[in-house]
Amino acid sequence: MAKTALVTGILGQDGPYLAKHLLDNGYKVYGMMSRYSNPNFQNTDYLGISKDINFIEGDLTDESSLMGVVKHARPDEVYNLAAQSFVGSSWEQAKHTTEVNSLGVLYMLNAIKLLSPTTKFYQASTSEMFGTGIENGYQDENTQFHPRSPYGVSKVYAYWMTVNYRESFGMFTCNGILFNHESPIRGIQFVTRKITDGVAKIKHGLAKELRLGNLDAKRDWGFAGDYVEAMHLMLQAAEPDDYVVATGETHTVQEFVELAFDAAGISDWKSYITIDPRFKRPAEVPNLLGKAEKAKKQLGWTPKVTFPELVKMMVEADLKRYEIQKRNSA
Ligand code: NAP
Ligand code: F7E
Repeated sequence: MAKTALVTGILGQDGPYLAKHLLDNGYKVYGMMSRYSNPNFQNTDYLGISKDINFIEGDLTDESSLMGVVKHARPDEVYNLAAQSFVGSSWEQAKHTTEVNSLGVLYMLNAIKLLSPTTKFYQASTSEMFGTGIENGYQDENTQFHPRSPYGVSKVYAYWMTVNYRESFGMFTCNGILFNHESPIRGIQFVTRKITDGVAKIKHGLAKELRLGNLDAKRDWGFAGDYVEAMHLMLQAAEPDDYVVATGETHTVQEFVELAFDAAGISDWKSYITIDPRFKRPAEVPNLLGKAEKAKKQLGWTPKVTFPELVKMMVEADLKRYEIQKRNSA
């Protein structure tokens, strides 16, 4: 019989990629969304899957709504991707970030424990939990957490609650500690998409500059489409566990900028960049570089899209968007 999955955060970046992967594997997919009155289906439309998802209303901060969702969907697997995921906003909205990213996870774990305790649970944990920790020059499952933002702190709580429900109640709960992953449907304020969208605007004569913060920050950037496969594999393993998912390569924001301008055929990138202190953070995570050996060995997971391919894919998608927009308004 076909398995049923519940995906929270269905309208974000990872939700649609994961839902597509699950649908391709024969799953019935329920997609939970909080903004029921005026939902934005642009990302599920982009992947052509809106009609195949059973959308369902629920908010991570409302425990009874989660009970209703679990009761209705009766899922074999829950992938908890919903979050206030923008690190930059988490200082201004620390309480909201904590309510969604920390307490929301506790509420979902409780709903599963009470109503469907054999359901497998995936928690979207993050490399932001490592913060400054970079022992041996990389981060893996044994690296100590030292989060540098309210977002990172909120995710550490959720990480340990996920571990705790596994250890306390024998539930099948897993943490995927995912490093940054991007795609053409990445939220527009995250630095990669901000760059590729900005480059496309400049190329089309719609903007003259791109304002950015810290160009020296280093990130281990992969492709979201590859990373959702690791999420799925974790819940197919014989035993629940926690895994780092990363490419094993790190690049500066500046390197991303250089490649993005290059992909659009613009050579003098420096003349378009303005450093704007508004985009610098009170505390930065300077260097992320993941070692995903455990996921590779135990799950057979491996990333396919390279860094230059990712930048090119995103630039081309944004150039195309503005081409279509121009054509439609001509
Ligand atoms: P995203 O694009 O920001 O999507 C998150 C989704 O969660 C949004 O659609 C949002 O809906 C929804 N949401 C927010 N608050 C909610 C609430 N109270 N109840 C129900 N839904 C709510 O994030 P993403 O990039 O897909 O990331 C997915 C998950 O992985 C997140 O938990 C993120 O923290 C984590 N993560 C991401 C990365 C990465 O590089 N992308 C790396 C590691 C971990 P609205 O827009 O309607 O609020
Ligand atoms: O910043 C620097 C910024 O906002 C990346 C989320 O998905 O990944 C993401 O968090 C770097 C930082 O992502 C700008 O200071 C420079 O060093 O794209 P970002 P993030 O903070 O790494 C992790 C793994 C998650 O879990 C999160 O949910 O880029 N940077 N200039 C800038 N960043 C932004 N946003 N805007 C700038 O203008």
